[in-house]
Amino acid sequence: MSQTIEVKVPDIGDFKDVPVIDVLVKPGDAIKAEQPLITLESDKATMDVPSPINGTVKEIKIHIGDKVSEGALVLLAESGDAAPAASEKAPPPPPPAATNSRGGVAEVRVPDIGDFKEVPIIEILVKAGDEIKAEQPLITLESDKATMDVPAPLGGVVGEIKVNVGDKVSEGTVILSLITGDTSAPPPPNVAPSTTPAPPPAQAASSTSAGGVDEGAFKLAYAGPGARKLARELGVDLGKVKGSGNNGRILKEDIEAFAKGGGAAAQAKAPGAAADGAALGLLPWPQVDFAKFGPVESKPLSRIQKISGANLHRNWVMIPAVTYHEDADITELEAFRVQINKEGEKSGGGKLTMLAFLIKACVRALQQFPSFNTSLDGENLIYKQYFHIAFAADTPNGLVVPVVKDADKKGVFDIAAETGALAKKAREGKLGPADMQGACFTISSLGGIGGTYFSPIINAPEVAILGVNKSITKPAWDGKQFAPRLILPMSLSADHRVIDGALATRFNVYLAQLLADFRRVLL
Ligand code: CAO
Repeated sequence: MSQTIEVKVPDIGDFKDVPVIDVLVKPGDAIKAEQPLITLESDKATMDVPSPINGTVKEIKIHIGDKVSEGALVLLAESGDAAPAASEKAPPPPPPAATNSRGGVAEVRVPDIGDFKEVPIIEILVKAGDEIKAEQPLITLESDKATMDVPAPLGGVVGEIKVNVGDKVSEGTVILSLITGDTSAPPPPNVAPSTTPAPPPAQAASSTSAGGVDEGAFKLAYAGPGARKLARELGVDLGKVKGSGNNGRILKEDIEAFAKGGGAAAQAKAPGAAADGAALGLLPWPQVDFAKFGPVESKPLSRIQKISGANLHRNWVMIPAVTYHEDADITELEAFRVQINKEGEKSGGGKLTMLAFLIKACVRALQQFPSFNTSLDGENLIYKQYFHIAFAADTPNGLVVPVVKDADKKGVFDIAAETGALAKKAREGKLGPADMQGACFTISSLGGIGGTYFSPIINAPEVAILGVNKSITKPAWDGKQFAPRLILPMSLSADHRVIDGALATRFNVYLAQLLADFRRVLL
């Protein structure tokens, strides 16, 4: 006869008030004995609470985020067979994965290091693939008071190193993943076993499944069983997903975002990250202890630098770009701009900037050369019938790229006012995502600073970007004599998959003609 069973958190060793990070079943689910019901995660270990019975879930009694200890009520279940004890209380369930003695992929964390916090790593003593023994030093930390080695809590093969020299770590920070053999003792405190059985060491070098999933990386990924199941269902390569959970744990939302494609850009590793070169079959990034050569100070990259760095890195690597240079004679245009601004000063009107004229001229050039207003989409080219122009803005926190929407429908005064407002917002760190989306083409103006020419990086999925530097008066031969002309140096980078050199040069020549005689913009 079936009966209602209270399933409680079993003996979880010294752990208390451990947060629930995943609930793996819902009311009505048929469950089997040993099936994981919830996942708990302390700063030292991740563990599943398994079902003690075969049966059906009636009611869940906890939520994600609740903190539980031994004896906490997890759920009510209807037993499907007479096997469990016929008391109201559930029989003691088997121990959770944290004390499971199977071998597996374990995460080695910084152990209790006393009162030290945020201690810099000065050396990494092992590398991926190394076979290591228990007690072997893994990394060296150096605070202002002491130097200490973190030893391996058990033997195995090093999977992925999760830290870099210079990182600051505290108790609980994940150092590396370790593929352990068949261990007979419970894991020590700084090892969090994953719920996945270990691949034999030979598989530590990743294999790729028929579905294109890197199985080694999938096993090493820091994710619970529910997330793993979802990743399998969606065909997501878990090794490529960046976790947004506690200590980088991969959550179901991360997998869903990745599957939708939204995660892909954000997954790119920060510059200098250990796996960068390996992913491209290149040498690892040099690990240099700069402090050996003189005093140094380590400062974290800003949030903008991390995001833009990852995007620029992808664009630099993935776009076969060529940069074409051209000089535009802006003598008359600059004289016109100065004259209008003088008149404006008297009448209280707005100020015209060279950037605003450039945006207007680029719109006209995009209309004349529509393949510059496109994006690659597999084997198709998407031609845009709108003209949203982005411009690079230098801010104290790094480079951002706000967008002037529908620049074809706006006058030069309006564009100047809008770029001014967007640049101010950028410097104040107040740009929202909508301010930076939808661009067709980008202008990077270093004209207020100086320089002659440079090679701007295309802002994917756009196919071209125009860079300009400081205009300078140069002697130009007019057929009879040298005359002083104000020359604007232009550098156009174009994606060679879409735009060949002849077309790029025609675009540049046309743009220079527009700037030399702005009346042409109206033609
Ligand atoms: N040649 C000569 N002088 C120029 C010029 C040019 N091409 N462009 C601008 N100037 C002058 C302006 O006329 C202005 O002088 P006045 O104050 O006398 O009028 C002065 O330089 C300052 O201009 P500005 O750069 O502050 O303003 P802007 O409208 O030209 O540019 C913005 C705005 C947001 C593009 C700019 O502030 C900026 O951030 N530029 C850097 C972009 C960047 O970092 N690009 C690199 C990206 S890749 O790493």
